[in-house]
Amino acid sequence: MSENPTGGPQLPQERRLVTAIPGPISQELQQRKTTAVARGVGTMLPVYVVAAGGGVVVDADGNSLIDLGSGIAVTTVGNSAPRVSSAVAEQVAAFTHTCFMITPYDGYVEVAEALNRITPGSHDKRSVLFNSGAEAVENAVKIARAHTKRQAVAVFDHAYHGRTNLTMAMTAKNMPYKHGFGPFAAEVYRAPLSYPFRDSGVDGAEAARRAVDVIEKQVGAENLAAVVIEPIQGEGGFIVPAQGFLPALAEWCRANDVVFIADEVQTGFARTGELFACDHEGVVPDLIVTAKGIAGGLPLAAVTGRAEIMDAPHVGGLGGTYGGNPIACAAALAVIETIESEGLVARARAIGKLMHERLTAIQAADPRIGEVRGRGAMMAVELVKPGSTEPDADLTKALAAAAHAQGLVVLTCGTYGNVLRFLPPLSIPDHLLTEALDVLEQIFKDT
Ligand code: PLZ
Repeated sequence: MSENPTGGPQLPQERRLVTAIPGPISQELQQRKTTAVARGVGTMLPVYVVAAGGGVVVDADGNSLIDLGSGIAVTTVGNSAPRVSSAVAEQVAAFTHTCFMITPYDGYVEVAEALNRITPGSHDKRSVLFNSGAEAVENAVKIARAHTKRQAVAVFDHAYHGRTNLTMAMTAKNMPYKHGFGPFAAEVYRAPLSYPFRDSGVDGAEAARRAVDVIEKQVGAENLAAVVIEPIQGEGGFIVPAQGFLPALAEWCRANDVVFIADEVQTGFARTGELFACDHEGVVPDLIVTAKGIAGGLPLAAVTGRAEIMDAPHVGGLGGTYGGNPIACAAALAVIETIESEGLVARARAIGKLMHERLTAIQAADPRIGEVRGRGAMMAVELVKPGSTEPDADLTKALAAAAHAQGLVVLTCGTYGNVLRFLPPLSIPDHLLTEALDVLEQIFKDT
């Protein structure tokens, strides 16, 4: 088939629409969903998937859509990437679960060793594995509290850290994540972010001073266990902070014995054109939280960090029945091998260059695109009323709906719901990416 070495099932790498989107079979399944699945779980683009790989998602009606979402930045190496599929099959045949806390296995240790090797910084590290991003963020906070013997946690405007009780408190946006679900966990404080499009003129150092000022005056460094930040915000709007912001925050944390935690759940594993987004500015976090892209779609998450911090909790203080499940660990090792042997960090950069060039050209002809931003295969456009920074969520919805109807899996995000984001799998062939951008260009003209 394809120019696509990371494979997936041998699916034709094409956009093919044979019914309206969603088609009749998907519509029928969606009807069943309504009566069987709790309403709280939304479905953004209800085409029911039967296969996916390379750069396409194939639905039950036979439509083949171009994947610009990767299941929210998860299938970075591709869906059913060959190494992942065979590693998983082999592990399933050997054993599926023993619980690492009861009778351990080497896959868990190997994943920990790999994470200790590839995450930023060459210091002595330890890792611990969990099932989801939110669970890992919670545990990073537990570890920081155990180490510092302090309780407060600082997070940022527009942050997204998950849907569990503590991570809801850490997440900024009320609707849909928090509304009606309080009371929320205590000792979580919010600081202003660097958001270049919306604070023009404020450079990274100044934005960091602004955040530190809030933290020092409203919390007090001596009460603060951790600063938790996404190096590029995901759900909050693909906000890349001004250069110097992250290094200055990390520096302040070091000077005040505050644990600096990078939430790289969405940005990790080659997504941004570096293995981790912190690498773009040489920032070395004390703890790094990973999930999503770590295991090609199997549920796995991790906290990795300085040995002396990671080892603060007592024996038995960390764990969980499924954390570091052997199948997920086998997948993770195959993902890391795929990234390294197929040069996927460079591939993410090439994808980013192509997307940025094309989106910037679309922007030049369309004043509703306030900004094109992102890094690597994590790119977005922020949509506004022309000549202003006033968010245009309705336009964003209309563009996303048009893209879906044309067979593109695109996602939206942003505190104001006005960001269209692109997260293609790194296994997408160039011709599909180019076609997706052609379609987008036309959609911007027509909408
Ligand atoms: N931290 C930075 O992006 C998950 C959530 C989608 P889980 N983002 C997608 C939704 O509507 O639930 C995320 C993230 C960052 C933490 C998380 C949480 O990861 O694996 O979803 O728990």
